[in-house]
Amino acid sequence: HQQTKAHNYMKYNRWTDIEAWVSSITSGNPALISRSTLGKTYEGRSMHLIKIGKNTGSTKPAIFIDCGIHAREWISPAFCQWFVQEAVSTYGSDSQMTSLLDQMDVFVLPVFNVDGYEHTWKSDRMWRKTRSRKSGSSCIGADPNRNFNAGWCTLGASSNPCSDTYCGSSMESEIEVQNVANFIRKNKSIIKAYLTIHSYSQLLLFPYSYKYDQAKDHAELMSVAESASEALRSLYGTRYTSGPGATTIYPAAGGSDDWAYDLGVKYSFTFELRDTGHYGFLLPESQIKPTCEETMLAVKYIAAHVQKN
Ligand code: ING
Ligand code: ZN
Repeated sequence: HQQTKAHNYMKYNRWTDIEAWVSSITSGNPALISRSTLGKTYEGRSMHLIKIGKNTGSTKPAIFIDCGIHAREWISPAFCQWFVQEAVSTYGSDSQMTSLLDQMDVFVLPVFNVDGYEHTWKSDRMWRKTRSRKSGSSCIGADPNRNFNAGWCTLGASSNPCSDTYCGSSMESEIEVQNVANFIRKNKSIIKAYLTIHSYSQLLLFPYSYKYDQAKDHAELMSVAESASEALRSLYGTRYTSGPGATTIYPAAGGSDDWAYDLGVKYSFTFELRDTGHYGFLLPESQIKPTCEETMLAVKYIAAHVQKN
């Protein structure tokens, strides 16, 4: 499990450093990692996707994890980087990780909204949306988590291009959303779980957010979320609240977890990582390690549940 290049997991990394990391961790772990690209962003950056799992020579069931849908939620890409490193460094020693990667593949999209992420480093730390241009408006970008085909633009989303929750000119108008949705559609027979990592609020959410109806699997998803939150809390006492998006945070249509769930991915969860608002999106780098360590416990709990079901 060697790495050819030093990468600092306890810092927030620029996109160029994340790209270099994708290359080095892939080439350093050829037996466990392979990479592909989902396509390009609006501004032409590559959406790198990492696949972690033992090569068995046959198609395995999989878990899809994305980070950085929203540009300013910097702890989220930090978690995806942490997850990949933790997976390769504990495979073979941690029995749960070993069993997971023997039986399943984990797809990790370290940064979904790359253009927005770069914009938060260069110009506006609080940017949330994509960076797409639209004729007829001087405002830029749409909210990728309002752009999926799940009750699109009906609730908790705005049709005003200048709003931070602008749903876009049509569903999947954002190329980044199209790229992710196409991949998940193409692989829906193997994708058993969809996890999307946001911040902040310390919540573990599941469908629905676009309507108040209970999901068909509500009882199971609630029980998995509560046990995952309990596992998370066991490390540093960090308290999470679990529940359907609409009643736990706010009603919002066009979210990726609702879309994945309605496509047939039963275990569909949105994480809202630390904190509860003291630092908010500006979570200090000193909290990357504890946040990622505790979140690993919740993700591993969910993965183990998915594995045995
Ligand atoms: N929160 C999410 C948002 O997009 C959410 C909450 C989850 C909405 C699932 C819809 C579906 O607003 C943050 N912090 O982005
Ligand atoms: Zn978010």
